[in-house]
Amino acid sequence: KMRTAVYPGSFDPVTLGHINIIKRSSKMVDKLIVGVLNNSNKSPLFSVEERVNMLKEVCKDIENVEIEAFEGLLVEFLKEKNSNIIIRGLRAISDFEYELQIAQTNSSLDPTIDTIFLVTDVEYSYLSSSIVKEVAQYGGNVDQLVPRYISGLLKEKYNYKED
Ligand code: COD
Repeated sequence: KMRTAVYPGSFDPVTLGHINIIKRSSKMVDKLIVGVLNNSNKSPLFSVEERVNMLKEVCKDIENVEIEAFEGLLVEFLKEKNSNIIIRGLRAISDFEYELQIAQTNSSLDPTIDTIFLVTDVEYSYLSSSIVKEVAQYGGNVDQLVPRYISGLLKEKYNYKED
């Protein structure tokens, strides 16, 4: 039986922390679908098309990973993709409450779905998309936090020059 998992998120933008989770979880399944949330209530820095393209670029060497946008309920997206595994990353105890709430909501909506948590590698434990945006916005160097390609796009977005 083919095992497909979904790693959902906003990925605004994708960070080295996300990529670490993608690499590790893709080895556990036959296919990993990275689900990029298209949420009209949030106002992301990057559009859903931009976020999908960024992920495609940085994951192009991982062969069993697919990138797709989704909207509406995550459990519906899983059903569509014939998957019942959700992958999430845990950084610190502060992630736990929110993650538990999402996982329990999703299994109450569809009891066949399980959420698997991967614990972040320590080097990425402080890393988040918000921190990356905060640093990039003020012209700070984010090369240790995101792939080169993404830091280039952040520079374009915030329109500042490299010195
Ligand atoms: N190291 C390891 N893991 C990390 C790191 C890091 N440095 N940074 C982030 N992560 C993990 C996060 O813990 C998370 O598991 C994942 O990567 C993605 O992170 P984000 O911030 O991009 O994603 P979120 O939290 O915005 O995603 C929220 C969802 C899209 C999952 C959620 O909003 C959703 O499912 N929405 C659809 C509507 C729905 O079904 N709602 C009901 C369930 S809440």
